[in-house]
Amino acid sequence: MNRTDQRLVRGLGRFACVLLALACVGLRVAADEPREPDNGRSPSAAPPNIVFILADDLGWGDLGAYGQRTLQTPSIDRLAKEGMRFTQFYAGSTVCAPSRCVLMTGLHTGHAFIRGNAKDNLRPEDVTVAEVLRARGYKSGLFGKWGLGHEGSTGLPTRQGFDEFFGYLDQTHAHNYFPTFLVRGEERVPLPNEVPNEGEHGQGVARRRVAYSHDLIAEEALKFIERHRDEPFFLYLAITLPHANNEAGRRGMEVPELGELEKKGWAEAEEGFGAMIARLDRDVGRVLDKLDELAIADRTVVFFTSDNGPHSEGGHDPAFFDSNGPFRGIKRDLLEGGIRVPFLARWPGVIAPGSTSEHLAAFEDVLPTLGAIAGAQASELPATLDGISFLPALRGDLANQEKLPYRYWAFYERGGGQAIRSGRFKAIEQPIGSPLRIYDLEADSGETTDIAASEPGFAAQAREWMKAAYTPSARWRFPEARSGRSRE
Ligand SMILES: [Ca+2]
Ligand SMILES: [Ca+2]
Repeated sequence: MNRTDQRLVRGLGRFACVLLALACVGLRVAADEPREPDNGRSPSAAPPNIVFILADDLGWGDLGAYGQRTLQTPSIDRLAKEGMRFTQFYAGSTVCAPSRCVLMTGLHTGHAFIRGNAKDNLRPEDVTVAEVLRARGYKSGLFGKWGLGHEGSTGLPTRQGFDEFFGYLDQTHAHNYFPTFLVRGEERVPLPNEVPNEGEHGQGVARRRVAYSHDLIAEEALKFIERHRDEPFFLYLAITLPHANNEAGRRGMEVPELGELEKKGWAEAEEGFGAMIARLDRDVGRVLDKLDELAIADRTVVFFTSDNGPHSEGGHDPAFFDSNGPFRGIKRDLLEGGIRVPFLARWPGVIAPGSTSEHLAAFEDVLPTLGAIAGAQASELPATLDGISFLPALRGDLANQEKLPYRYWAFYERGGGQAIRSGRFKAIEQPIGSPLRIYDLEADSGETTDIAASEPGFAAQAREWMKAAYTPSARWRFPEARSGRSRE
């Protein structure tokens, strides 16, 4: 199916939804029933607050709600108990910046402006979810790691729809948990840490370790919630845990203290990793407690996910806690372990507590979904989007949930790669130029058995989709394949 066909299918889907909606309105009018308030609130009520928590390099298997047995994540698991746990949710990419660009702009890595970790800046014309929500009257704050715009550029969060920002603009800066500065708005805020031979973006390894960046970011996020408790707000809490400080070699799992884990006798990096997960969970708990304390939890949707699969950096072994769970692969792989991520959503009164959704969704769906939650009409969203709203799935209304024929990822680092997910099948070409591998994820979620030979039809279809989904970019090129075949 080409792009035109996809649009047609989507258009027909929308037409069917409109017909269904009209029929429902007709039934309501005919029955002369009072109009049901949307989402259980009165139609005039303000849209709900949105808290979107993004962990960094957290694997599917790192959370209790997804099968972790050694490490405890009671607060994040609370979101699963009180909300919905998605089992087929995908990150935008297998590394940070492109995944975050997909998350912010609703375009997958065949179309997004930023498709790799090379330093780049969003342009004014790139429309972010914060810009969509601002137009709906939201106050937006980003706390944590941005990665989509550097100092002085058009890509700054404050120039891309966020009213407030505190954290790291640059991704290598964000490696350093004890930096000499963070950025508030567009200004550097000095911190009392000392970093010898500090890199130009603030990266490095601290000698004097006083202020832990994550703790400062978490505090600022809590204050943002307090300040905006009475208006609809969008909190994008882009936590840097449990990413490694890659400049610190095998001592990269930087934490202020190990706490109880010091007695475990694990390798230093694993104790650090465990302490990072504990801190991440503690602060998700503090956010949830703050919403309770302010009595706004009932009108706040909370999402929790990760930007890509688990890493093997900073001395951490992703097999130690089985961070990729039942999947194969880690960060930088297009195998499931690199891109399938935990995704939890809580919305009291709308999302059924303790529910599970097998709806297949991905980061490009977040912009249209948050737009729909905020009440934005299609005309208020960017004209070109690769994602679709999964609001019906959140409501448990799969009958009205639109589905796309396939999902697509392109990866431009190392040998490059592409992947397609459609129904039960997955197709992977990584590195670029290698034979297409096909996996049946229903029978083989660990992607152990390549069935390309017995699925020539799907292989041909996947090739067609890969061509249709990929738009050449001067900035992001696939490496020259060994066969000499070039995609540009
Ligand atoms: Ca990441
Ligand atoms: Ca913009």
